[in-house]
Amino acid sequence: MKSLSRRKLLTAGLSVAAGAAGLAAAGKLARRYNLIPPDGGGLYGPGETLTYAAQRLITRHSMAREFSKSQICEKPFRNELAPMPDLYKQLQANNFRDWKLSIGGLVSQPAAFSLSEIRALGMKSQITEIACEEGWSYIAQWTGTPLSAVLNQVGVAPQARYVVYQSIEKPWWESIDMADALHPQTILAQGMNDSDLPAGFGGPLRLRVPRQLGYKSVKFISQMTVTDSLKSFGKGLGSASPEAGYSWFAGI
Ligand SMILES: Nc1nc2c(c(=O)[nH]1)N[C@H]1C(S)=C(S)[C@@H](COP(=O)(O)O)O[C@H]1N2
Ligand SMILES: [Mo]
Repeated sequence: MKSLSRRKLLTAGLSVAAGAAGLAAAGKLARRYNLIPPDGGGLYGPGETLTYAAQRLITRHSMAREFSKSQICEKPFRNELAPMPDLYKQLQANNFRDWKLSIGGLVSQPAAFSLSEIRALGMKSQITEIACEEGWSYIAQWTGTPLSAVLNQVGVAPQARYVVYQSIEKPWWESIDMADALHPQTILAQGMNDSDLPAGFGGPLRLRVPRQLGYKSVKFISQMTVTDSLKSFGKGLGSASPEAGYSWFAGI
């Protein structure tokens, strides 16, 4: 109860501040509660901060909508892919038996997991919608291991704030905050619609982040870093998307 009313108060405070005294005041409040997104500077910064802070305060624990089997799209649209790097083709030729997901950074035991080691940590399925910022979307079933299970294996340090994840396909990389990283619907997917995740959809390993737009669901995940700051990654804006003009936080 106490934290709920505090959250309400904070949210009210944020919107009042935004309305009455402008975005700068909202930013001040957000900063105080550590709710500045990594791309919160610059021209659109105050807007990004308000969106992220408000969503984190109001919908932190909410779930993405799940659908029934009959709603699965028969012909899911997939994004055009550039030719895959040679390393990917080599791993594919051996049925991805040597695929590794390495996790380092602010963890007590950095590790590299094979696909079967990840599967052994538990699997679950979800039927959710993936939505591209360009306007199209589709519903599919994804099966995989909650990212939280893998993070528990390596032991996340208490000061951790973000998980950065990299594709074997450059230059795709993204990051999410711990609220999304530990969210029960954030999964390392290895299956789609009851078969192996097809290569075109990110096989053998894709991070599904169903509470954010499609570009956060990066395909071909091979590396993760747990961190308390995103400043030293890329241009310091949190991920590849703000570098290309999109929001780091793409909550839906
Ligand atoms: N490695 C990699 N991941 C990626 C992309 C990509 O081109 N390469 N496209 C992103 C974008 S912009 C979207 S909308 C979704 C599209 O997912 P789909 O191909 O399953 O429709 O994947 C995201 N993940
Ligand atoms: Mo997209």
